[in-house]
Amino acid sequence: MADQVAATAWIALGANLGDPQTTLRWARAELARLGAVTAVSALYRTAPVGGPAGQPDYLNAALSLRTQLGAPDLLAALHDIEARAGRERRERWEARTLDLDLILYGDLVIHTPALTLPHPRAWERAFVLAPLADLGPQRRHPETGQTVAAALVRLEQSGVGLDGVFRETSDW
Ligand code: A4P
Ligand code: MG
Repeated sequence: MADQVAATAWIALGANLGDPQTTLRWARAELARLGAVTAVSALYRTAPVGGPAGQPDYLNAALSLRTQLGAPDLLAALHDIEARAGRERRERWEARTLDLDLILYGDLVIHTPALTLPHPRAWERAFVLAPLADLGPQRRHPETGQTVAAALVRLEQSGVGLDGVFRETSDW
């Protein structure tokens, strides 16, 4: 493990192929090996956004991880977990056995193709924001200052919102 001061990362989990709940539970245990899991969201069943038509619904969740890994090493570890869950990459936004996105790493801001922080689409998507709201609704976007709760309310008001996002279970 890298010799760094610990930071708190928010990680979004998504799956819509295979047995998503079993995969997400397994991924949660794998993530716990990278540091200390300090909060876990409920599990949400969500309608697919973007990508090829006819995809199955997703299960989405999020957790916060206190880790000593730096952000690039953490992203590499997430890719390794995805690969071990059988993730294949052919087309953007296609159905997947497991997607692990690094949403926040403390208040770090990075803009590179390999790693963009905060995750560029997180504050626009109900399937990410609903689980994030379980972790910390008052958490602010490091660049815009908008809280998770305010972003969610705005989505709901615009009608995109929580349509197709259902709280599945709080205990997974
Ligand atoms: N990358 C850069 N920054 C990050 C970051 N902060 N976290 C790079 C994760 N990855 C980051 O990701 C593509 C590239 O982004 C990687 O090379 C990585 O280095 P990917 O996981 O290979 O591909 P992807 O997930 O198909 O693309 P992307 O852009 O992450 O997709 P999104 O925006 O995450 O959307 N609908 C529902 N209901 N639920 C979902 O979970 N997910 C998606 C994927 C679409 N529709 C969905 C859901
Ligand atoms: Mg991804």
